[in-house]
Amino acid sequence: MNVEQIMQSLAAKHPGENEYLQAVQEVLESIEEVYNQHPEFEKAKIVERMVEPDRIFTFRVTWVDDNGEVQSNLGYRVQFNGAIGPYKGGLRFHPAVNLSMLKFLGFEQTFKNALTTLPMGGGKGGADFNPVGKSDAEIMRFCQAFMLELWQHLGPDTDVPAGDVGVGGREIGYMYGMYKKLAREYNTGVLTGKGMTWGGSILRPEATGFGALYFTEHLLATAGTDIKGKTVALSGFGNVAWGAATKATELGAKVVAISGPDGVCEIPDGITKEMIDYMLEMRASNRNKVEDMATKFPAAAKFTAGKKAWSVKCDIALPCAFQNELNGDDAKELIANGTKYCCEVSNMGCTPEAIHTFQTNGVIFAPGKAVNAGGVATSGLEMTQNAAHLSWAPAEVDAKLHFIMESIHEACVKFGKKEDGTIDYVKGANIAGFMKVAQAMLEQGII
Ligand code: 2IT
Repeated sequence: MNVEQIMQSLAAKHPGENEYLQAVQEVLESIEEVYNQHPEFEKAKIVERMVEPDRIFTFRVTWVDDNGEVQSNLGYRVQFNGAIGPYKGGLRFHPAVNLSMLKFLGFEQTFKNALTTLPMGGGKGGADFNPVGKSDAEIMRFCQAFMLELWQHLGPDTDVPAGDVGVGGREIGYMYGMYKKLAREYNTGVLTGKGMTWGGSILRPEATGFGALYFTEHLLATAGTDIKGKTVALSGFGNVAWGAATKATELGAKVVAISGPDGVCEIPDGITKEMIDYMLEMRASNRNKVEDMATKFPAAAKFTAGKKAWSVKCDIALPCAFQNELNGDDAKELIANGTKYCCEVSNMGCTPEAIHTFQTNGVIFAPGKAVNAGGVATSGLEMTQNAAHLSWAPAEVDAKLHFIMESIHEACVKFGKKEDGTIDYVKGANIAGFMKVAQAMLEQGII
């Protein structure tokens, strides 16, 4: 494999799809050496096939807003790779959604899902719909219109979407209701992240954040330390940031900063249970303002407009919001303030420059596809419970999530251990995920 050549041909075929090209380049650079030791991969053109989605659906979503005006959005589903199981991955509702973003997310999802130990292929979808400022009724009408197009491509053994940025339990509910009406299929397994009374798995809402902290615990233990008393800065206040703040606090760390698109809230004494609960209200309000935390808790939280969480002194940085939210300059600022660990909880939350800066300055960095895989893994557990028509108790789901995160960490160590004994988590995660998908593709022939 010649990474440069493959990237050139991809860039020519898909001009301007920068996030997608960034995600592919990172993986190819990591796996190049291992790939070249397997002539059978080269012969079957595994990489050339793996970097292109199996198929993509694009559709118009038309709906009527509260003023009676007709609105039109673009909807997508990218079925990226089905080699190891049904397509599985979230739906993102965000004004910046386009094919490049969903192809990068679907590509990442393929390797992430492979890491979970469960049989799930990679997919991703969404729409350029902006939930900010929308009423509940508008959200419902949009979700219904979106599902009117998507439902035919889904099925519990075909393609199983879930939430992502802008899509939480409420949106999954509206989409699932419409799916049932159209498909006349009352199986519960066609979406995950469902409510607890209609087939949802206990712990799914918390799972991405909880899993990320279980991974962080293993990473810290491997580095000879633990999480107790460590300070944490995290970005976002959505579902993922909420789960991460909850578990970090429970494990004895101090969350000293959360941020939003408007700025950062510094919380010198650490976030409290009340404040963590308030994150949920902030998300549900669709205001998208972190300043609300400081307005509600003026004694504990100080808001600064225009600053990121990475400007706050911390031991551990946890990007929990959006791709490329932590750049090279942010990484330098963190390092100057003494940060030693960065666990990426968002998908591709750090730019290549940030990762390089971390890795060359002794900061231990772990990539999203390993750190945040607890979310989709628990979706996989939800599918299992749905298929068996039962539901497990919290302790059972939590034990399985623990086991999965430990397995993912072990896989990263196995494939990412360097000669000096330190771990390259990027390489470890990419090689471990790649080897599984590549092997599956090879054994299933040229299709
Ligand atoms: O990025 C992700 O892994 C998710 N948004 C969760 C996907 C899922 O199917 O639970």
